[in-house]
Amino acid sequence: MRLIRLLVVLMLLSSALNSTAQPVTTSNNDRVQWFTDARFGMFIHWGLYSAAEGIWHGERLRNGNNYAEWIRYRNRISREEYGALAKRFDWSKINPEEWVLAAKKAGMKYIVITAKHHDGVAIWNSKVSDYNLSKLCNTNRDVIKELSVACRKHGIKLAFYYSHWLDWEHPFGWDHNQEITGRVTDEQYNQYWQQKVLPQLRELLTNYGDIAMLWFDMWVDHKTTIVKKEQLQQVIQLIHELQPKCLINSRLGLSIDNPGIDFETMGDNEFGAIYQKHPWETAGTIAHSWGYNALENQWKSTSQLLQSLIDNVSLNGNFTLNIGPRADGSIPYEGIRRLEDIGVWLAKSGESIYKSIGVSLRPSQHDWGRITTHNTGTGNQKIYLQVYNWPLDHILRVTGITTAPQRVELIRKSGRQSLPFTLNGPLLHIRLPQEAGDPFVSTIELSYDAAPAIEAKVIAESSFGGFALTGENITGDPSEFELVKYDGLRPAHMVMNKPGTISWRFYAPEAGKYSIDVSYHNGAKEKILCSVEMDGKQIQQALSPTSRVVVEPNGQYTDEFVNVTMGAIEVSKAGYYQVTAKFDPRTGDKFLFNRIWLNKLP
Ligand code: FHN
Repeated sequence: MRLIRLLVVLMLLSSALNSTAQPVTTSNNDRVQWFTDARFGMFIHWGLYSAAEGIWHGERLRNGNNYAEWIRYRNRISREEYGALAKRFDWSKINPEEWVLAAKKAGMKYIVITAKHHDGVAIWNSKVSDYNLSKLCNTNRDVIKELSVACRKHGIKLAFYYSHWLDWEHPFGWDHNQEITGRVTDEQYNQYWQQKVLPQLRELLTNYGDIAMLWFDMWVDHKTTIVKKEQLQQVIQLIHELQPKCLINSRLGLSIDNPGIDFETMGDNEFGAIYQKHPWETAGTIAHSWGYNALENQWKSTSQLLQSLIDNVSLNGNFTLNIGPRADGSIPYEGIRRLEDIGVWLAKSGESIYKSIGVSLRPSQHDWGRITTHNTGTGNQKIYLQVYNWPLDHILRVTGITTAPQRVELIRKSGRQSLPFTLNGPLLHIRLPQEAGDPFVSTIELSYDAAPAIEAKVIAESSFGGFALTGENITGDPSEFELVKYDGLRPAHMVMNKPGTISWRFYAPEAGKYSIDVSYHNGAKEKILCSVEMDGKQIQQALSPTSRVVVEPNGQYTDEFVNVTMGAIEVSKAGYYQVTAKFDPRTGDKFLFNRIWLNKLP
């Protein structure tokens, strides 16, 4: 098995060097392979807070995040009153197997459940503290036991969320307010650690069979709060001693570079922007709150959730999607609908997600969606075009793969539909049928008998044709000028506050004239000269100062960006060209370059 994996990694590395499509798996940590293969898991926030449903004495959550599981802290609820929420649990209905079945049907491969959240209440029958769900509810049921049995039965990996840093129940646990009160000393906090954290983790790792991972939740650096590195190391040591295969996430409070941390957990609902070599995930909500909130009204669409999953996979990441069941165990209808829809999609297109990764093109190369890939293990390679937006002109434009596929097939529920295509240099045009392959995301499979060649730097063709040359897709040193992303007011741009030249790699699909427009903001008092050169020909334009633009009435103004048609440059044949743009602002001038738009004239 190890040998096969080694061979696969070597093949992938060699394909990377040859600039072919790179499904580069990157971890040399075998234990984490199942996790990166799985790509999609379920998070479950369920505890006493589920019974409060985000409302306390007629009032919604106070101060900020509106996470229902924070209600004890936010609404300053006493330990006794909070404990009395146990009366609302309906054990005749609670059935953890239903959660497992919902996960399985959704195509998820693992479950992470909040064994203990910040409220400090163990949801299993912990011997360490009587303030646990089984005792408070006066039941002999142990949800964690039942869940572990169901997970094993249905082939789902089980993981525990354990709130180590925060514990609002233990007298020496931490809550944020102690930043003001200074109530707990280091010694006391260590008592909490030794008497509750480590013994409870021991229970979780001893009594419930194989645990796939422990998911911790400290989202600040441990040095900025009460937790000591030695305490974190005790946790790692305990886990490795009791369950050597159990993974540990970075929110233990240590970064991914530390030995003992297997994968990185990004910020909540923070999806990938760049390719990461190490294993990573986003934990995200299906609506807003993690725990069940009766006032929830921010359910995300199925398309949005699928796109989050695909975006992450294309950047080597996982998606761990949260649901918050009620105190009777039921999953809200809105959640069930989305999980089922995702499950139907994965049953059809799962091959493009599990064991998959991105190709070595720019992360947001195409404006119609994303690309994933995986090696079939026999040298064959599949590339999956995940089409979020079905082009109105029924041509899907894919840029950067220069090998012709053997087959192009649209994956439909009813089967596969072969699609005609043309390849011109790095520009692949696929002729699409009228109707999209799927109401959420359509998947088109490209088959190759070996890793196809990739032209990673070439400018992508936009939907409907045309090429946007921006600060993000230049070929030269990207650090010479500051790149500013769309900030809600101004478009993405490059700050060119000194004279400079930038260039791009462009593939002209045919001979002829290409029009050249430049979009910019010139905050200087003088005109700024812009020269664009391609195929040894040059055009020039003095770019006039621009002004401000009103965003909203009565005072919200921002920099105006204008679009100027400079002219056209003719090329004698189809092929690769370097396009160079030179600007001559005086040092200190405010010249913001947005893009050049290149388009073939009829
Ligand atoms: O405060 C928690 C929150 O309640 C929830 O558990 C999420 C899950 O990632 N983690 C914390 C915030 O980052």
